[in-house]
Formats: sequence, C-alpha cells, structure tokens
Amino acid sequence: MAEIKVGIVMGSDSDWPLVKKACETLDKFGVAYETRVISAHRTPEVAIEYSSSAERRGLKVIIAAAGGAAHLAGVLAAATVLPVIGIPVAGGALNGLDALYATVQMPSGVPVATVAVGSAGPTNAALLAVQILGTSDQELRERFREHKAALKAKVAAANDRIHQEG
Ligand code: RP5
Repeated sequence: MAEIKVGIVMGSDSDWPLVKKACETLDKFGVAYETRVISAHRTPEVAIEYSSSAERRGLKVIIAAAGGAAHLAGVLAAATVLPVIGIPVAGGALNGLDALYATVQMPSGVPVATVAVGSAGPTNAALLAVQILGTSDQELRERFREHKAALKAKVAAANDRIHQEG
C-alpha cells in the first residue's frame, strides 16, 4: 500500500461533499491520503494531537477545510512544521467570507496557503499538495506537467470550436 503523504482534515462532516473533490483529485494523481473530521473549537485537543504527530507519522502536507470562523487550518499550522493548505468553506450568514478571512489572514509567522471559496477550492488544494510533493518526486512532477498540458489542450480545443462557430 502507498505511503500516506497527505492528511485531509475537515471541521465537520457537513464539509465532506466539498472535501471529497480534493480526494478525487489526489486519487487521479495516485497520491495516498487520510481523511479526518476534527474541529478546532469542538475537539481542540484532537486537532493539536493530529497536527503535532503528523510529521512523525510520515505526512508531508496537511489540507484543512472549515467554515464559519474557520480557525482549523491555523490551529493545525500552529502545531506542525508541515505546510498547511486551508480551504475556506462557504455557508452561514456570511456565506464563506468569514471563513475566507479567517483562513487567509493568518498573522505573520504561521502561514496557511489558502485556496478559493467554492468548488475550485478543494481541487486546487489537492493540486497544490501534488505540486509540493512534486518538488521531491520527479514522477509526480511529470504527472503534474501532463495535467498542465491537458489544460492547455482543452483551451486550444475550445478556441478552435468557438473560432469555427464565429
Ligand atoms: C465548521 O463549522 C465546519 O468546518 C463547518 O464548515 C461549519 C458548520 O459545521 P456544522 O454545524 O455543520 O457541524 O466547524
């Protein structure tokens, strides 16, 4: 079985429909991951234990998804030297603006690499994790290069189609 390199944490199981897009993307790249529901405010001890043991357990990157006053990614980042990618989850009265600010506006010294609110967020979080892992994994880096080439080909095909229609 492949070594688990990415830890995906979500604040609630209500985040799962969004978070599973990150899993699907990692699956495409053949990157092994684990998933956990851990809340920074409901289970703070578990959050710190998870994060502080992540490096020892062989993880290389942590992805954290949370909504509301989304301190999950920041709390996890506080207790590890591993890179943490935050996914702000839309919902509640402010529809994700609160989660975006809480995740992206980390004070100096403890970064959280924040991706978009909405469906691009989990996909990009997984892609960024692949890129981070790719810095020391040539094969993964080549798979990412193919991903970029596929995006390019898709735009070229769209251009051909629209150009012909016009
Ligand atoms: C956060 O609060 C979770 O990450 C979730 O996005 C949001 C709502 O959680 P539930 O009330 O659905 O458990 O902790």
